[in-house]
Amino acid sequence: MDRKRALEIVKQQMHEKRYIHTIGVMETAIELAKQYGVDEKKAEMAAIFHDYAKCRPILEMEEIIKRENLPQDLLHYNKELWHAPVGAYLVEKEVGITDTDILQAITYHTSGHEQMTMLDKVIYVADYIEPGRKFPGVEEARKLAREDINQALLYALKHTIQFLMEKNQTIYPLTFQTYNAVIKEDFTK
Ligand code: DGI
Ligand code: FE
Ligand code: FE
Repeated sequence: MDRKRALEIVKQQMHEKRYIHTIGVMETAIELAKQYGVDEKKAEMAAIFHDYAKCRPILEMEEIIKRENLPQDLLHYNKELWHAPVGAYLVEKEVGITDTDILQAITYHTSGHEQMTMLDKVIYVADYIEPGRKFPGVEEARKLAREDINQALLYALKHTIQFLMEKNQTIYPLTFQTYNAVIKEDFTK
């Protein structure tokens, strides 16, 4: 699928603000893919569709998690996590994207997972640092992404976990597992 068609499809799924974020993630993901030797076309498609389900009604997402037997533990954690795996499901079902690398990057773009591919990392980090993101520390994350994607990933995970803890929010176990895996990967090298 070409970029123009893909963007037309996602534009219908979201508000203007979310679409602008999507464009930012797409541009950032392509840059990171070039830098880290990741398939640019897959990075482009995964980025364009990563928040495909973001604006779906909560009840619809809940129903899909139950019906399609997506990880049921999601139902006991923050609803913000749901759009990632539900998005991958809907992108396959409604858009017809079958590339498992792309679907995996979408599935794990919010939590990460223990064995992230370079494509998974590119999407996770691009989502965190795209030009529209404005939070204290984003410049540092952008700098790290230019130097070492694992350090940028660790930074993003750490700050996300800290941010959630400050707000007394639960942390999805997979988010912690991802953090642990990145720490181990980095310090055993
Ligand atoms: O969809 P985006 O806003 O572009 O970004 P995202 O998919 O990375 O994250 C969506 C939200 O999910 C964000 O506000 C932080 C939250 N989140 C990420 N990991 C966890 C989490 N929330 C909880 N409760 N637990 C997590 O582990
Ligand atoms: Fe998201
Ligand atoms: Fe996003």
